Amino acid sequence: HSSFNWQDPLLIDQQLNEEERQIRDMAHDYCQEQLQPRVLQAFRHEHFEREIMREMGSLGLLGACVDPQYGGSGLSQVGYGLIAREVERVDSGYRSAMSVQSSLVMYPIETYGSEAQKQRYLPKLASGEWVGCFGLTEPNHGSDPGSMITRAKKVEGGYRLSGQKMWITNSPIADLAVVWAKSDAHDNKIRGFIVERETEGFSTPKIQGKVSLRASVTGEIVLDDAFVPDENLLPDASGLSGPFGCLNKARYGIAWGVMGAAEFCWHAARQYCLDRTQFGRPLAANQLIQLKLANMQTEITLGLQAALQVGRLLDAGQGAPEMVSLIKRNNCGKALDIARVARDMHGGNGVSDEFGVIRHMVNLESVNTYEGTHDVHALILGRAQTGIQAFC
Ligand code: TGC
Ligand code: FAD
Repeated sequence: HSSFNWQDPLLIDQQLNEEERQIRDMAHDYCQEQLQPRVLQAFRHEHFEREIMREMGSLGLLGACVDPQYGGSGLSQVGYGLIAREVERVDSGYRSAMSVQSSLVMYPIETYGSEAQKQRYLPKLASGEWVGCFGLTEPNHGSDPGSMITRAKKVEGGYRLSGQKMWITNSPIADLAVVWAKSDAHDNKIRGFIVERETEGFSTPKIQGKVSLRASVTGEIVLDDAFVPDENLLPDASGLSGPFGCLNKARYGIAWGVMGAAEFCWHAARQYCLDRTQFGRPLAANQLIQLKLANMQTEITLGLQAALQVGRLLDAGQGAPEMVSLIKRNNCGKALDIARVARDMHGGNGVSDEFGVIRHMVNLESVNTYEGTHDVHALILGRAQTGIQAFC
């Protein structure tokens, strides 16, 4: 019989093609060599290094699925997922910066944008020369974005946007924002607008004091009668399906990403328990410890396998949003549990940022909340199987 690989129990590696393995290995090397050494200071001092976006851009990690004619890498959904896993193995904050740029900014411009918009913005976003952000959530409308109050008022030559967006990844450093607002010229339907940094009445105050995702910068978007020209309306998105189409992509990437964070925590806990001796033998010699390691291994293996299957279905044009809800919810919840247990297994050292596990643990609290909370995805799955809408 074949030998058992404890790190890859169901041989997921064998299920990837050559191109996918190459992308994974390239992303892995960059993340371990360039990002891992910087993350402790970035998290400790709540500092996002702008340069990281240019580095990722130069390696083709931004806009992984975007058409190469616009500067993207033209990869499959599986390729994108593998990148997210490697980036988040280092830190969920770095993966946030990457996935907002790719799934929430480049994807809508490519999918809903005009030819002129694609040519103007996508190459700059792909190279990391420009950073984008995505404004959907408002201070009083998070899980229920359909109730947003941000408005676009039609005026000569464009629109005037007013309102406030909250908890926006990358906003303080963004060169442009994809903002969702209800437009009076379109029956009050939700429409997407590309708002450039120089726009008068557009500001992005930084949110201070996050205990989670400290290596990622988060802010507000304040729109005070900000003028956006007609040509910056996304022509092909109308209604909530516009922003949700982007969320489907980002949530899928997150399902892969959080498994990378969980793998870091699992491997760290295993090594720590092999190295540390209590009661005259390694911690790893205890049944309670081995049970925890077996649980981590099992959940990560199943979570990765599920993410791979959804990626294959998306690539074959057979993906449904509910599949993405299932893996986003499961993988975030399991990763958070794994990080908490790994933190516990490190004892007192587990609360030090030097060991990384508590950083992943507090990061995953955000990831379990954003892009649809754990419970909101349960309600999406509940609705899909009962036909009953339980949100309100
Ligand atoms: P509902 O009645 O369900 O749908 C309204 C319209 O939207 C369409 N739709 C979708 N289209 C594409 N993909 C999906 N997943 C879709 N879900 C719904 C639907 O067909 C309908 O279209 P139409 O044409 O008939 O009008 O809408 P609802 O208001 O009842 O929604 C309920 C709910 C809870 C499912 C939804 O609002 C929800 O998912 N809430 C969570 C909000 C959320 O995820 N926010 C994320 C903000 S962005 C973010 O967090 C980025 S963090 C990134 C990072 O740093 O990595
Ligand atoms: P609420 O919707 O107020 O939810 C609070 C609690 O109530 C949750 O537990 C929720 O599950 C529960 N709840 C809500 N409704 C129901 C219901 N009907 N039934 C049962 N329980 C319910 N948004 C963006 O637009 N762009 C971004 O780039 C972005 N980045 C983010 C970065 C960070 C670090 C964070 C923390 C958030 C970010 N968000 C972003 C916002 C994020 O998407 C929202 O925080 C999330 O959708 C939840 O909304 P809320 O915070 O308003 O919580």
